[in-house]
Amino acid sequence: MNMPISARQQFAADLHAALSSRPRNISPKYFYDEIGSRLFEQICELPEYYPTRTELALLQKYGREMAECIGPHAQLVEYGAGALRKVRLLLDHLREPEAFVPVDISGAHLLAASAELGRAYPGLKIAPLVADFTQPHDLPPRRESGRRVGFFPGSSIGNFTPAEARDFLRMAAQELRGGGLLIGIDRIKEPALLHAAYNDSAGVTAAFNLNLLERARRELGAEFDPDGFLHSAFYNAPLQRIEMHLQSRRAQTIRIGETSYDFAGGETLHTENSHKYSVDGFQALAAGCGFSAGPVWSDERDWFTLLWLQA
Ligand code: AVI
Repeated sequence: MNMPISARQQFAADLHAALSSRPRNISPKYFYDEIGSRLFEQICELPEYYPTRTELALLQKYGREMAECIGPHAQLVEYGAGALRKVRLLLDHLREPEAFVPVDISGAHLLAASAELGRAYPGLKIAPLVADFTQPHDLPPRRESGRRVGFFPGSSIGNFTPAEARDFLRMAAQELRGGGLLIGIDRIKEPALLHAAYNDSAGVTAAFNLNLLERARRELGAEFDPDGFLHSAFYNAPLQRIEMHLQSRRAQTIRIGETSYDFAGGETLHTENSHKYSVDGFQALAAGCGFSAGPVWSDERDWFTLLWLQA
């Protein structure tokens, strides 16, 4: 019988694969253990990290217009729901939503956040779905009179490769057909602003990045010198993305179980991409995946945009 693979086994398999390949890179999803999730929440509060507060301000200012696009009796699906803070700014304006369906792989967090939301919105039907939303999943059936609408805030789509972003948008266009998607994107901007957002002076983003190795030590017994790696984040202008890497300060070896991986001085493990978009560029990407462009809401500095896409 095939046993389901545990989260730890999956991390071990993906880390071994990453360390064996060249260039070495691993999915940013491994940042988010208990400690990493807490560090990410701290990042969202940092003075240099503008995306969270800019998006919240847009939801606050234009939530009513966004709710108009969503329409009455909608089944609202949030992809990758975290603390469920942002959706409140939509729920406050929605007319008789049929249900709210937050989808997240982290079951314990999802259920706790859903229960808290339920206390604040007692009349709302909340149907949390524990699933990896990038993989095929079954949403609850919707009423014939209502539409299904997706909500994907946080510019999390920026952490997908272009191919993954297309796969996600194609899947979403199918399951939201007849409704739409409200999605947040981080805009292309002055590289110095991007650099500061991913190299904060308090060192929280560095700790978030380095936690990946700490996690390997905690969960997999990886052996290495904790001071042997440094946080590196820079804007790759041709590819319009921030890249985060863990860079080896000198020649060294990481051991995991029986296997050793040699790093040369300066060599990196690439841990994250965070793609930045123009509104036109993103609308063109979405059009190729089955969406048509609708209203957009941006801050005065054009740092962050929420887009309505009709499915
Ligand atoms: C979750 N995601 C949109 C964040 C970003 O900005 O790409 C993750 C992050 N990485 C470093 N700082 C924040």
